[in-house]
Amino acid sequence: MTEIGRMTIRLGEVDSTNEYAKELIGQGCLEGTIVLSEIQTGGKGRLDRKWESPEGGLWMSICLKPKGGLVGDKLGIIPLLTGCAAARAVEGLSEKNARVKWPNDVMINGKKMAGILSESILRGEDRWVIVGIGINVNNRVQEGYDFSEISTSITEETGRNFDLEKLLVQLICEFERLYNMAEDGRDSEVLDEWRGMADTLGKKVSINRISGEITGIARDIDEVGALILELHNGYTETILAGDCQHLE
Ligand code: BT5
Repeated sequence: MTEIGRMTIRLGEVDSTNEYAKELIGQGCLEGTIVLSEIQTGGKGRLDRKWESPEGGLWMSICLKPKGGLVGDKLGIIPLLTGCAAARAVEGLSEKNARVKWPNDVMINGKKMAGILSESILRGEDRWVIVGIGINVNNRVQEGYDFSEISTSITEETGRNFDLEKLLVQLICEFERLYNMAEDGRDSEVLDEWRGMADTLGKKVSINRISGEITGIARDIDEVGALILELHNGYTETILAGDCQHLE
C-alpha cells in the first residue's frame, strides 16, 4: 500500500510545486511525499500554460512511484483518479455538487474550479509520476483573467471561506483510497467511479489536439482513460490527450 503524505513539505512561495517535487525525487524523497505552497509564481498547466496561483488556493504536488495495476499505459488513469479525489473532497467540504471533466478538470456549476497536471520522469530505472493539483478555494477567479467566465472558486460558489487543511486531509484520504485501488488492479472500479462523476459523457464535445480539432459525442473512456468519441458518421475515435470543450 502506498502511503500518501507521510512526508509533507510546506512552502510560503515557490515557482511550481511540480518543479520542486521533481527536485525532491532527484534527491531521493519518500514515495507519497507532498509539496504544498501558499503561492506559486510559476504555476503551470498542461503544455506549459500559466496556472494562476494566488494566496487562498490549494496548490500541491504528490510524488508517486506507480506499480502494480498502474504501470505502462495505465499511468493515464492517474489524472482521472486525482480529479475524482479532488471532486469528492470539494463536495465533502462545500456540500456543492462537483463533477469531473475529461481529461483533467474539476467543475462546479459547469465552471472549472480545479485542474490536474500529471508529469512523468525517470530516476535511474524507476518511473516516477508527479501529480499536481490546483484548487481555487478562497481565491477569486471570476474577474480579471481571460479565463474568468469559465472558471470559479469554492468561495465564489458558496460565499464562504474554507479551511485549506480540512480540504487537504479529505483530498489525501480520497486520493490514497483510489490510488491504492488502482495499484491493486482494481482500476476498472476506479474508472467506474470516474464515469459516475463525469460531466463529459453523453455530451457533444470538441477536442483540440496537436493534430487538429475533432467534434463528436463523448461516449465513454477506455481502460487507460482515453476518451471514446462517436463521430457524425457513426465511427468512433479514441483520444489519448487534448483540450475538451463541452458544446452543450
Ligand atoms: C490545468 O492545465 O488545468 C492543470 C493545472 C495544474 C495546476 C497545479 S497547481 C500545483 C501544481 N504545480 C503546478 O505548477 N501546476 C500544478 P490546463 O488544462 O492546461 O489549464 C490551463 C488553463 O487554465 C490556462 O491556460 C488558463 O486559461 C486557465 N487557468 C489558469 N489559472 C487558472 C486558475 N487558477 N483557475 C482556473 N483556470 C485557470
